[in-house]
Amino acid sequence: MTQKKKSTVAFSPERRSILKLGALSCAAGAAGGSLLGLNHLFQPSEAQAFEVPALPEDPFIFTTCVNNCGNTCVLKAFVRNDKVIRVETDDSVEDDWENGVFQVRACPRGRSMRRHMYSPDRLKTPLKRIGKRGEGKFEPVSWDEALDIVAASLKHCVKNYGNASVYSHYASGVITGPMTRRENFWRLMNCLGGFSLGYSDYSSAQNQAGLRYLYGKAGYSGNAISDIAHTKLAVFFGANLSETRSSGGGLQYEILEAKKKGNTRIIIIDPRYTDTCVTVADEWIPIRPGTDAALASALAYVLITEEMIDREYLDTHCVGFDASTLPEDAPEHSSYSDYILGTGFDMVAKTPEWAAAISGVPAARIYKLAREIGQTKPCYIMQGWGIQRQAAGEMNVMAVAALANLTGNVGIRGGNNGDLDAYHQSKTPRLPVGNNGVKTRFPVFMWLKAVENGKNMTADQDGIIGGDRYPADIKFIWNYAGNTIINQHSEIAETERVLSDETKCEMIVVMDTHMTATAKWADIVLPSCMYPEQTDIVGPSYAMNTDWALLTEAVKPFFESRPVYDVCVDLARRLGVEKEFTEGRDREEWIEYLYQTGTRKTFPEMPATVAEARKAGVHFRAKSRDFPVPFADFRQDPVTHPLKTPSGKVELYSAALRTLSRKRKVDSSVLGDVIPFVPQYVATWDGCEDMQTKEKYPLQLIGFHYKGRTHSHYANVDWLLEVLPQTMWINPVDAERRGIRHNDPVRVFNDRGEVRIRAKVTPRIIPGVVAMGQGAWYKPLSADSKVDVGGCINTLTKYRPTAIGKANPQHTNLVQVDRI
Ligand SMILES: Nc1nc2c(c(=O)[nH]1)N[C@H]1C(S)=C(S)[C@@H](COP(=O)(O)OP(=O)(O)OC[C@H]3O[C@@H](n4cnc5c(=O)[nH]c(N)nc54)[C@H](O)[C@@H]3O)O[C@H]1N2
Ligand SMILES: Nc1nc2c(c(=O)[nH]1)N[C@H]1C(S)=C(S)[C@@H](COP(=O)(O)OP(=O)(O)OC[C@H]3O[C@@H](n4cnc5c(=O)[nH]c(N)nc54)[C@H](O)[C@@H]3O)O[C@H]1N2
Ligand code: SF4
Ligand SMILES: [Mo]
Repeated sequence: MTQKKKSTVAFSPERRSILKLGALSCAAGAAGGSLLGLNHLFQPSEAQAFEVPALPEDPFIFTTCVNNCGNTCVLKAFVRNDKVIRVETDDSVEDDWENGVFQVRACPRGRSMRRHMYSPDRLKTPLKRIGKRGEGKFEPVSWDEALDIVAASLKHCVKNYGNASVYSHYASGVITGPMTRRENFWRLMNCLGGFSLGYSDYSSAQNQAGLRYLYGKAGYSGNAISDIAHTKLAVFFGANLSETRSSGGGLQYEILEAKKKGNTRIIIIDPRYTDTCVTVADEWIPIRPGTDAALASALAYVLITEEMIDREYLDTHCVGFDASTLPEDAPEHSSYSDYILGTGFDMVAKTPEWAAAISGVPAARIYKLAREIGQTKPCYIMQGWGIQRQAAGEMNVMAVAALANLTGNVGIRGGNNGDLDAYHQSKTPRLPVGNNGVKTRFPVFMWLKAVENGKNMTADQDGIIGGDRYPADIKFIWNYAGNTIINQHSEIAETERVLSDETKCEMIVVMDTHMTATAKWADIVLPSCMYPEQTDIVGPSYAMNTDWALLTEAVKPFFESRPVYDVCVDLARRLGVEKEFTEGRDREEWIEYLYQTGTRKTFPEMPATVAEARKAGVHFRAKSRDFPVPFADFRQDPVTHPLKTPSGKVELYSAALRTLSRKRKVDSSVLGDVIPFVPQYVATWDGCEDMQTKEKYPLQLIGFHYKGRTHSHYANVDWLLEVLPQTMWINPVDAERRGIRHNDPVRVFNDRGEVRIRAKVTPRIIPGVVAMGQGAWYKPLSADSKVDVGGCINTLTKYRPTAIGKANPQHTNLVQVDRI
């Protein structure tokens, strides 16, 4: 069903709609709007051209918001003189949830895209560093000069240090669209023999690592959220989908509809009373960060001792629930139930009373929750990624998933295996990248170690895959559409220390739209087009269970900004691989090629040419809300359909983890640096049981993904900051002790740094814990200061990869807070 492209001009103020939406959730209907003054633009004289009132006859183009929030909302950008003068969201279909056709309505971030496009931080020209690295001093240079420098450095690094010394860093700023994603540079480097790439990501690395041991599948493995319609009880651990999947056509909308249909009770376990608690929860169970495995273990204790487990399923589908299914060579008393019942290595029964002391959840509530879970068939047990961004996150992930196995909820409609929604991505084509000659990869969070001493990294110790040892130190970093060098990576002061040594990494190239904290550390900065300034093929991102496709149109690029494909062509020419890179196609010809060979294979009913598809607007296709149930075949017959674990079964006892624990040296002086073989609670450094650190820094600090930004993207939008300012959540009990009142300026600090920020005093957070939305722009008081006035939590996080997945524990921190 292709929609007719039509203009609906509404006159309510764009800004007012954003302020209103920002305060609430975004599942509400499309709100249009004309434009309002309040200018805060890059140059007052230049700005005028971008601030003209929209008129009913102004045409619009379809574009999207492509940031990494897991959605991709369709935007209508009203255009005059090649400038975007108003932004509205898609309203081209009526909502029909059951058939999977509904508006992919933008949240306030997408709707304020124009304020981001034309903000004072927008890059206009290529820049070359003139000061010390990181000092932020640059001079404008021509594209030719900038690309000559980049090409010369690439040649030098490949020749002298090998292809593996060139690294394309993790970057999620552009998440859909073949011509706009990171693959452009990958294709270029593969024409030259290859390059370094990390594996896994900052989102769910512990989830992926833990579930690979348990299920043989690395995450993205749960029943669809819409399955809630088929159960009476859903329990979410550390998932805040109203905020993190906030498209009007995203998972938050699906939960609302499914809950209504199934009349489902939803319980949310989170240290904060989140927006998801506000919008869909029947009950909030507050918990101390990092202790979900303790709670889950106590729930298991009640389920086992009160005989609410699915014994038959455990015997036939799982390894190591008890001695009867332990592998022969496993140590005695090493089964999961040994750990739970107090006959395991620590001889402690994991009773609700035991867990209450750790997690802060009252024992009576744990008994009740276990009975609710045990007596509801099916039960949808699900985890977000908040519980895994912790110092022993893999264990939290596995312990929650274990509950789904104890109760036999895996592989059935309305149940779930304990993971987050598997997602059902539509097939937006990708630019083919060719063959990467560098086969060895490191866990992405370990990139800084690869800069400092890549050649010392090994498979056993550092999680290298595709080889035993890393072949190079990183000498060249290409960073396109990412801010994870500084702003989004842990422990900024540590990153700065490593990168300030120019004999280590010799060249940092940042291609971005804005002067970010990462761009300030670049040697060469390249100004990139934003999405409304380049055409592409788009579709739903990874957390949208819909089928649609759109061929976007574009306005003229902002100043000298350029699309990444064109930049890579220019580099390919300088490096002697232009023909291989382009295959004779320019950007538009690639779009036509990918449309014909990709999009039209998925949607044969779409128009014959790109030109016609652009005119037609958004193409939707119906999709049932009853998605295939993951692991259903395994559930029916585990012998014919084994899992990809070594045993083919769910490994509650993991022989592979035992092998890893023998090979990998851990630091026994660090609390929580252990590799257990069954899902269990691990007390960790900077956790609620790290009594030594707590003497100095008594409060746990967690981050969360905030509705005012997508990570650091949109963080500078004045309208969003007005309604969603950066604050630190603190419970009234903790605030009062420190003489802190609501909105007071405070300093939050530990040995790693200090953040100055305003306090949000609220009972929506458990005592003993403070929280800060992650992604605010890092603004140090001076170049060598550890004091940040931008509210960036990575001033305070620690660069200590987890023991199993070598992943980012960015929600595990201890701090002290003082009133300023
Ligand atoms: N403490 C803490 N740190 C975290 C997290 C946390 O929970 N706590 N979360 C982690 C997670 S899950 C993730 S995914 C990462 C995300 O970290 P990043 O992938 O770095 O995501 P963003 O901060 O959104 O950065 C995206 C960049 O893309 C740029 N950009 C946007 N549009 C365009 C475009 O069209 N072209 C180009 N060239 N650039 C564009 C933006 O300006 C921005 O600089 O952060 C991680 N960091
Ligand atoms: N608005 C917005 N949406 C986003 C993003 C964004 O930056 N902004 N980022 C996107 C990306 S790339 C990702 S990876 C996802 C991230 O999605 P998630 O990782 O699921 O998001 P978080 O907010 O880090 O964590 C979810 C919840 O876990 C809670 N939490 C933290 N620690 C614990 C704990 O130990 N136990 C329990 N039970 N709860 C805990 C937090 O308070 C939070 O409410 O979101 C995506 N969506
Ligand atoms: S940030 Fe996400 S939910 Fe908001 S408009 Fe963009 S894609 Fe949609
Ligand atoms: Mo993420």
